[in-house]
Amino acid sequence: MKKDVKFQTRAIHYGYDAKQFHGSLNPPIYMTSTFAFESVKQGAMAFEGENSHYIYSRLGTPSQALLEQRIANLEGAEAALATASGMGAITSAFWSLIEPGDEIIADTTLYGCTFSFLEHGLKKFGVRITYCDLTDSDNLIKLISAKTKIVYGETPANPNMRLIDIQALAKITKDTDAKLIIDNTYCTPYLQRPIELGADLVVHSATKYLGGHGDLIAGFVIGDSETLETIRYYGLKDMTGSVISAMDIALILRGLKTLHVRMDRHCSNAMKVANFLNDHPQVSKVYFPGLPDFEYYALAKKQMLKAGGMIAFEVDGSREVGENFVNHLQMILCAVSLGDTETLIQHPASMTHSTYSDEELVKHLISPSLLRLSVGLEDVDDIIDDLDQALNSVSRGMKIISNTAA
Ligand code: 4LM
Repeated sequence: MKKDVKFQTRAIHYGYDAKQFHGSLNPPIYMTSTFAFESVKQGAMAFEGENSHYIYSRLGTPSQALLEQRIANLEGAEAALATASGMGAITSAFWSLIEPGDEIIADTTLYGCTFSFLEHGLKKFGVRITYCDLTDSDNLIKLISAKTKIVYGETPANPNMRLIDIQALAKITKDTDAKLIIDNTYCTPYLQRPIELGADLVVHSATKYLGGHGDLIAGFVIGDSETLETIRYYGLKDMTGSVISAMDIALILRGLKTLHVRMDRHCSNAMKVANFLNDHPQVSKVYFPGLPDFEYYALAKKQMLKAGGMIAFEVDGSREVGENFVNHLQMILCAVSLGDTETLIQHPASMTHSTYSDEELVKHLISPSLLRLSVGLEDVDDIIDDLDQALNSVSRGMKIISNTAA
């Protein structure tokens, strides 16, 4: 393939030559747990890393290698590791890089299970977890020390859409022992490439936009070859065993082929939905990187290609009214996860972020009345109509209650 082929073309072709597989348009699925050796010597050499023979699917398969090369290429990195889930990617990476006595500095807001892994998991093993508002990179300068081994953040953050400046943070971690790890799930490499901005590692829940159809659970760690080798042969092989399945490899390879087309539509639909919500009298607050009055609008313009497909908002600033609104939706599904073709809505405080106590939700800037919308690929007018009728239903209900009270 030519060197300068574009993202869209690489997402479809990179690393695969149909001629080598009987012309098969799609790569074979290696439905196997193990690989036979021609001799004990060949097996022994494979175990010593002296040949490239496949050994056992916990360590990788040919189609997994293709998927890993392709996603690494799209992120602008040397190497990648596919895992059985986003949490498998995060835990495999952290277990590989951290020892008792080390410190992790994490942004204030994290996906619920990532927070739980740090707060209820790693902390028990003598790892110090420090939360820091990384939206102001100066805060990191004050906190980082020789003990800091990982600086970790999501941007935009799940669920409140705070953005952190990857380039500014990378400048600070560059000359330290700390690795800057960015969870790029919300953006995908189509919208944002943290490695090119200076991050050391990227993690993904491939369950979301990369798969794109809500039919699999998977993850990635992406970065330099040496670190990735440690994460594969220690973090994944021995510590988590979080191995991706053969079918999920095939589904993500398929998902990647349409990533750019889907992301463009997610983004344009979300922009229209965000404007609708922003103009609606019943909606008290909208958090969306594409709105000019959004706190992180300028940063979004700097490091994201487009504003993405995720919106957070509050209805009348009230948890009860918000819940009532969700219950009135007819087409939009109340479900966790995101990045699917279907528009999904959920209430983080009682669902994805219920791993935080009520006090922790406040401390970590997650409003109890926040709703999270993953804008899908339906006709945008139908999405807006459904939101509109549900908003009107709760507003009618409130008028009846206030009239009755009077
Ligand atoms: C959700 N999220 O938010 P697996 N990183 C981020 C995520 O949003 C998630 C993971 C990692 C949701 C799941 C129910 C930013 C997950 C973890 O679910 O292990 O693939 O990814 O709705």
